[in-house]
Amino acid sequence: MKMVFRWFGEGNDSVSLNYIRQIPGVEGIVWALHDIPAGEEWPMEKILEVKKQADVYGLNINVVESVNVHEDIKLGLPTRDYYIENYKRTIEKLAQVGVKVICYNFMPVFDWVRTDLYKVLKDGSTALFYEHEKVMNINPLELVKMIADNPKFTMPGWEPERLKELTNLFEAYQNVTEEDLWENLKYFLENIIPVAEVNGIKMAIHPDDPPWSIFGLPRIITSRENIRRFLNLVDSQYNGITLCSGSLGANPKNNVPEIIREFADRIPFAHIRNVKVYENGDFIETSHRTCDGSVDIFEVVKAYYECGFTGYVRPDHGRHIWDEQCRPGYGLYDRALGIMYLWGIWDSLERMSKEGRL
Ligand code: DNO
Repeated sequence: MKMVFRWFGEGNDSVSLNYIRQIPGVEGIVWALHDIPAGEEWPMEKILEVKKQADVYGLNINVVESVNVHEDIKLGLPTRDYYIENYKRTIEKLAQVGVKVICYNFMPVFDWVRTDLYKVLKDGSTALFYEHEKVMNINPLELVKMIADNPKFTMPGWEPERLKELTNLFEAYQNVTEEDLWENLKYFLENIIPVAEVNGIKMAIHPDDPPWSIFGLPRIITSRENIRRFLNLVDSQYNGITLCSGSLGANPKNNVPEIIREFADRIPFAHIRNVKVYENGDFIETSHRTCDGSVDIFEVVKAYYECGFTGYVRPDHGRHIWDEQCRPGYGLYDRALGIMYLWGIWDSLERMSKEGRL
């Protein structure tokens, strides 16, 4: 496995490239142009700027997360072709600077959803938390109104400046079913994957987080069956997944090690993190260690190891520990500890295998 680390860019991340290169075994950054709105073509000068910054520290820029998909593509609107063309141009430019994997997602309106970004754990650290009942009881349009009246009451993705857009988007999605979303995803892939193939870039869709429908919006990259269906939409090595153990692991029915074993040759990029799931459907992000959460991270790493995995891996969200001030989930300390845990498992497996003890 090739270890990489997410970096949000100069001035946009509390963790410096200099610190990142000091984490054992990290070869590159996972990056994006976060200030370019979804749907716009990425400017070459800005891409080259990131490359130059990473070069100084000997870090590669082989993995991009994410080139976001414009909502019109997910909605299947006639304007989608324009945004798909932009997407293709971005793929071509990224190939020119050596990018190998592009992560993206196909979740309507929201990316990951949590109800608390700083839930206090027993040890005094804080972590991202999802309260199932709270989310299920939300009527999105009522919530939009509530936030407008009381800007203090908010959740990630529901920023007051996004409210008008949110109202329009909820209306636009009102009649979009899961099957429609599958159709729109297929259309997107049929256009994008041939370009990715020619340019040697593996497209890697991120599972939905959480892996079920929320706020009445359809979500489809949620389970083993649906991943299988996704990979068959366009059966190419360049149409792959970002296997995120935490996103899929929020549903205890998803057996993550088994999913890895089934789709190993279509996983160019892995996100590894743990999550503790409660009986009522709530979940909290824990340390990466197996015994701290509900996902068997040892079995996850073992599955990759036994499949001869050579793709990219990054630790995923960490807790906020040692008073670190950082982006929610993206501090240095807990993610670096996570990396050492992953290496610990990987190196032990490798050693035992070499010595014929596995
Ligand atoms: C959360 C991440 C996601 C991920 C996107 C991929 O921290 O795992 O935001 O980057 O869903 O497009």
